[in-house]
Amino acid sequence: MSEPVNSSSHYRICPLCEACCGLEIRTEGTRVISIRGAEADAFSQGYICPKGVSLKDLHEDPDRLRQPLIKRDGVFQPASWEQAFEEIERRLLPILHQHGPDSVAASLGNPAAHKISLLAYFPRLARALGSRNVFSASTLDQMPKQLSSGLMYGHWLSIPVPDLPRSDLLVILGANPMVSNGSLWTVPDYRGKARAMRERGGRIIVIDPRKTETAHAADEHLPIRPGGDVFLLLGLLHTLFDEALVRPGRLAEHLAGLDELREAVRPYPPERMAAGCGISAERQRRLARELAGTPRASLYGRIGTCTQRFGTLNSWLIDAINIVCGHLDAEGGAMFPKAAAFAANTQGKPGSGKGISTGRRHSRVSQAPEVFGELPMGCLAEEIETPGEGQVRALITLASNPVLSAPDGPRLSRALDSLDFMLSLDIYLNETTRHADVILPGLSPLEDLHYDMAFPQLSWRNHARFSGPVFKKPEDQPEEWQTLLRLTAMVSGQDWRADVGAIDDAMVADDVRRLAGEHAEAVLRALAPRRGPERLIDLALRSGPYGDRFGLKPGGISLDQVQAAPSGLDLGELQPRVPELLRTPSGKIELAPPSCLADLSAVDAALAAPAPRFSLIGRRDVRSGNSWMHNLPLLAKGPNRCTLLIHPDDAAALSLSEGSQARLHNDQAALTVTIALSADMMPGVLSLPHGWGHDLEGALLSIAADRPGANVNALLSATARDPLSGNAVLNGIAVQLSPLNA
Ligand SMILES: Nc1nc2c(c(=O)[nH]1)N[C@H]1C(S)=C(S)[C@@H](COP(=O)(O)OP(=O)(O)OC[C@H]3O[C@@H](n4cnc5c(=O)[nH]c(N)nc54)[C@H](O)[C@@H]3O)O[C@H]1N2
Ligand SMILES: Nc1nc2c(c(=O)[nH]1)N[C@H]1C(S)=C(S)[C@@H](COP(=O)(O)OP(=O)(O)OC[C@H]3O[C@@H](n4cnc5c(=O)[nH]c(N)nc54)[C@H](O)[C@@H]3O)O[C@H]1N2
Ligand code: SF4
Ligand SMILES: [Mo]
Repeated sequence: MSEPVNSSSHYRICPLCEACCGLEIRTEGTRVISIRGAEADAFSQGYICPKGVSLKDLHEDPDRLRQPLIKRDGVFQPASWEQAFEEIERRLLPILHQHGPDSVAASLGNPAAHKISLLAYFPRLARALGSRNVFSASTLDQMPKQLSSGLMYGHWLSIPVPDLPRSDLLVILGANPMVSNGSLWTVPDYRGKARAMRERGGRIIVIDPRKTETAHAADEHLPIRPGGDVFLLLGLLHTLFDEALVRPGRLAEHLAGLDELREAVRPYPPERMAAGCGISAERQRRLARELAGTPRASLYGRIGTCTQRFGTLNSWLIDAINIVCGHLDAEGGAMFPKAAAFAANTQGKPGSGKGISTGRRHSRVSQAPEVFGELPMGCLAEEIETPGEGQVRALITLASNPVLSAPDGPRLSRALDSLDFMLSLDIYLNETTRHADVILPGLSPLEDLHYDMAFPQLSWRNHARFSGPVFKKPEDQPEEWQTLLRLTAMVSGQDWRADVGAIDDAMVADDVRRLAGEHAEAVLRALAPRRGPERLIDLALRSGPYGDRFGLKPGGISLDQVQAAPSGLDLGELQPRVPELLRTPSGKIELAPPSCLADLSAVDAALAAPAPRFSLIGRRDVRSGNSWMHNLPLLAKGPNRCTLLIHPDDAAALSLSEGSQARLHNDQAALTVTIALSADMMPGVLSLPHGWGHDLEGALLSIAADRPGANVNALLSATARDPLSGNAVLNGIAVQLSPLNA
């Protein structure tokens, strides 16, 4: 095919999921001509999925907001940035002054993890606000894993990932990387890597209530009862001790609590656990032997294991199994990446540290403990609804759509209507932002620079990559970090009209003085003339583990070098990091955290609980990204994706057939759903994806509204949580199903 003349080629890291693929984007003038995987990318090597291609649709979407909106008499009106900030000042500041910091809540959504503008600058706003009421998608997702990692290794983001290229056995529990493209495991082209591993004799076992795409591409699928993971994991660990298979190897001298762990799992033989997880005792024992007997192996668990009542126990037990088998921190096992920038586990004194603490504050209404600086998303509605000292009266959402993504969205939606003021930083007028009084839009991803702060800490291979804007941003539209700095200035009583560069300079100078002491001025000079996120990236890279230390480490890297490598820098395969990575006070890996041991007492009662007739789980789709990509033509086309999967035998028993409508209900809500038969489903288990329900009045999503789907989260309770991490229970929900009009 001939390329248009004048077209130019740009490198851009995709911000749409954790795989962080490098893309090659061809443009002509202001038009996108093509989007492909960047073959030369040091990390993703040409991989792309349909969502990456849809960045063109996102950039061009007429519904995407490009101007602030202010709601007057219930109707949104376009406004200038100045007017919008004035409105925020007029409405938000009196609430803050009269009712105090806790009266203003913040809700941070998934895209914030992919945008340095939001991730690096939100903490400034949060500090200036000083509210305990900070909520995020983390408690709808991975908080259990962050908590167990913090407890065991001393930092919230010390999370091991499978070293697939060198592995001979991978056991996947509650994850579907063929579709999700990996999570807490940045692994572009999982499919290709898994195929290569199996071609050289490796094996993959998938444990999931549904025979997923990942299970179809594996050697074996073991169906598990939703919520049954804790029983399986206890059964496995019991077996490892019982059959004398415990061989932690090199890690032995770095472990604390091995004896306590052995005692803790003694009451849980697989024979007792089989009914709870639906996997026979014999298969559990064999799986334990396979894991222990394969030198290069790992057990990887993801969102299916986190979004449960025992999310933290699952996350802890998964790592404990890897450790006692000698697979943690070992080649081909579960290894810790070493990010070039922003990783707390590369900062401070190696080998020990302060560890983590939780519960420094509690939520006002249900007394849920703070975890990693935030409260459970499930508490947001009650904090708005319940009158009294400390009641939430204003909310700031940042790239967050909890009306669709959080449990009991309809209740949250009503609560949002009762707020005195709501501000949304978002790129759409959608199910959540329609409740706002002011909406401030962010840039199109193609107008923004990109550096991943979080995902190199979770990557299959170490690397550093940067991409600049593909298009110039509109002249008068601020970048989101600038918007956040103005808000920060405003709530801290400074002049928000001041030059935003000067606000940034002052805050960075403070940071650098704290960090570099007497060398601060020299460091600041070395960082000049960069400002904004680029300055933060340069600072983090140069003071990071591969950095030039501002000249102290010749050959070390800086942002200049990363930018000069158009496809990124490869920093090599994962290397063992224990004990250097540990930040626990003991300097050991804590195998038996007291809070986990204490929560075991709830396992026995759960084991005795009867299974519901139908148990509901979720799923993801390649052409969908949580709640907000259903407005993009490329992704929206094709078959209806919001269907209820059911095993054919279950459907037959209820006289339901392919394509028929049914009523899915429980005490809280009832939904009308379209039936899709699937022999991949475990009998008794139903699957409905999340992020749908685009039929709410007042949203501006013309394509999504055509095929709205149903909001599964209407059936989920805001109070069902893992008590340790505050994470929501999103899977294994008891529901009933009946033919429509029956
Ligand atoms: N295409 C696409 N990609 C995405 C997203 C998207 O919406 N669409 N979302 C992104 C986000 S925000 C995240 S967090 C990641 C998540 O990435 P993954 O963790 O890979 O998420 P899922 O694909 O939902 O896979 C979870 C699996 O857990 C299974 N499961 C449900 N309940 C249980 C249970 O009780 N036990 C076990 N063992 N398994 C269970 C489900 O059947 C499902 O197959 O994906 C990201 N990538
Ligand atoms: N039942 C059930 N519920 C779930 C899940 C599940 O598996 N089952 N998964 C959970 C998980 S893992 C997650 S992460 C959450 C995700 O839920 P949320 O955190 O709410 O994230 P999204 O649904 O991705 O919505 C993102 C919002 O950000 C906006 N946005 C997109 N890009 C930008 C940008 O560049 N700037 C700004 N300012 N805004 C932007 C979008 O318009 C949208 O409003 O959902 C959770 N909910
Ligand atoms: S897998 Fe798709 S959505 Fe995820 S980063 Fe790659 S191209 Fe983007
Ligand atoms: Mo997520």
